[in-house]
Amino acid sequence: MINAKNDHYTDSDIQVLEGLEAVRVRPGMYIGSTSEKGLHHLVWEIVDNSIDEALAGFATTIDIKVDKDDVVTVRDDGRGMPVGIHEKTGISTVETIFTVLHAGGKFGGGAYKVSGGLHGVGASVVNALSEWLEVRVFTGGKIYYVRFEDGGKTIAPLRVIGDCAKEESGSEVRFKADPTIFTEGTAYDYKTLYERFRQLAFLNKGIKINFSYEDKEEGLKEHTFHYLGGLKEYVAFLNKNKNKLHDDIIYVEGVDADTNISVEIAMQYNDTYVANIYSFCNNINTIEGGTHEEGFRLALNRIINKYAKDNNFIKKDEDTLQTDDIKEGLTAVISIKHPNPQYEGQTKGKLGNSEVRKVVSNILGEGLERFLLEHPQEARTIIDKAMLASKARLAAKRARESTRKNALEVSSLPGKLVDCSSKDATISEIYIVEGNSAGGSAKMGRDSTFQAVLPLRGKIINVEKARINRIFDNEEIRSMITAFGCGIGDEIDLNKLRYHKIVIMTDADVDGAHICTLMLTFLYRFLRPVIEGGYVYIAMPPLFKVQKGNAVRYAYSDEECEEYKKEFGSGFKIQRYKGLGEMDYKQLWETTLDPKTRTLKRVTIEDAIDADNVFSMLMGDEVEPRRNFITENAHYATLDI
Ligand code: 1YM
Repeated sequence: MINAKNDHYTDSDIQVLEGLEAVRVRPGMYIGSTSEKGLHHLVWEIVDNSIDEALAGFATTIDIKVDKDDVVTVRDDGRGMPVGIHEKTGISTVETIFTVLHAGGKFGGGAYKVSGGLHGVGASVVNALSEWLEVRVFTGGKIYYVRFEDGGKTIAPLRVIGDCAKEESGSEVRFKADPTIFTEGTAYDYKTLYERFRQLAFLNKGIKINFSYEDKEEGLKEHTFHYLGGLKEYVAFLNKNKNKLHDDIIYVEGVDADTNISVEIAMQYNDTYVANIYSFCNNINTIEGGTHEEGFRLALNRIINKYAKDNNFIKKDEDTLQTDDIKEGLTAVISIKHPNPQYEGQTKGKLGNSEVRKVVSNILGEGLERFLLEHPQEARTIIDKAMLASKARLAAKRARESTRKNALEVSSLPGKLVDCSSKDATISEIYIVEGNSAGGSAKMGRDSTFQAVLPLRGKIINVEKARINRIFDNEEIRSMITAFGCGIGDEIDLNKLRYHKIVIMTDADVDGAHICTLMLTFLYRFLRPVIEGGYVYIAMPPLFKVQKGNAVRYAYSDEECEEYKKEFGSGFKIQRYKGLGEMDYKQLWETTLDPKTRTLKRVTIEDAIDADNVFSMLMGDEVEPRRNFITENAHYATLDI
């Protein structure tokens, strides 16, 4: 970078270049990875700055555009980044923001950076990892412009390039990720962006996010996210396919004057037996929980028990309700904003600040108590549900104890499991196979040193509609739990997981998809850390075999099949596999088991949440969403529900 004033490199210029160069040498240190996840990080960084400006009360609308050349444009209607010369660097503040690396907190500004936290590495990192990046600032009737190329080198300093309306203000950043850094490609995933922007709009009520995406195949997609109800609307959305136990969503918000921590919580019970509690700090999903969740549980336990005792639902000397009982069927979102968050845990997804516990507990306690007093009928429904859960929990405990005893007395592994010889979990795999015939081929085709097979007989139990004690009665589920070896629910211990690849293998048809959904729902609800740890996969068996003489091709889609037909010209044979059972063991090895040739899809937590949603909707008692789903997915009409 050439200094604007004296045309030669200054010490600070060189420092700047070294800073951005360091980002390019070790991008993973700043954005986690250079895979698709790291790429999306660039967008989050820039959007976070706009969110901050909105949270500071200056911006109302954020426009985000992704075009078909993978160029991202983010614009807000805030104050505009400061265009004056920065005291320390001697260059414009805009340029400083994009060229000076700064650890953590917001550069220059006095206010703390609310968004980010886990990332929050700043705009300069985005610049360093971009092929080019442009900034426009609209302020005081002028449009200011600066462009950087080749990983953050300033082409020319900030200058005025035109006029805008006097009252207009805001910032715009456009960039193209550098393909030499993001070697897996610079294309953004529509769904990932869509879901994050929707989440940001839920978490920051009132902010309007306009999202437009030029899909390379499907053309322009546009969406506006704008939720005046914030978390209330988030919980309504999460519960939309469930039977709600009460109409009014419990909603609490407040700011603690001493610590400046703000707390927002929304919650609503449904008639399932599972808790769905999501927590956020500074807009980051804290998947490992932390002190805000602890404060939430403390208040929930304290207030519900107090109300239950005060109103003689439970006798004073009787066993108090446990938090797990009170959480049954609860959907809740906890969102706090903290000036100085500390994250811990394996994935830095756990909030550690100890003062948060009390702040959340006090704010929720007060709000929840008021809700119960003002809604006696809802209060009764909630407490009845918790009391039933308490009874079921005791029954489950007895069932579990007997299961455990049986497991010790009889052989500890399920009879249907065909285990592998390796005891090293890191190389061991277990194939969960639908149907006995496919199970037979898998047993014969596998490499028995590291591949185990567990055939399931038909469909596993619907975990949403069954209380926990019935789930433990189900043989298929028990087999899986014993085979995995790591326990379940709160007692899970990933160190004891016996296989680091759990592969779900079902037919490539509607029934297979249904069983896969059931499996994912079960794993999501009872073995979530196994999915989060990246241990769950879906096998992708081929749909066709195209053969000419000795040449054999397996096709995994209609398009691929067409390609092979073209390749062979004429005289080929096509076999369509309707099920895994139609493949002999050698074919199964070649296509689906052999690590050298198979395709496995790793299941993400988002896949599991999707499965869970589809599942709740298909199995729930609400007719309307189910009918809509079936009409929209007419080709699935044979689905047996
Ligand atoms: C499309 C991305 O970056 N908007 C944005 C950024 C800033 C401001 C306003 C801003 C902040 C402050 C004062 C302050 C930033 N400013 C800085 C720095 N949109 C986008 N909008 N004036 C304007 O925090 O005090 C960093 S980001 F460093 F100048 F404070």
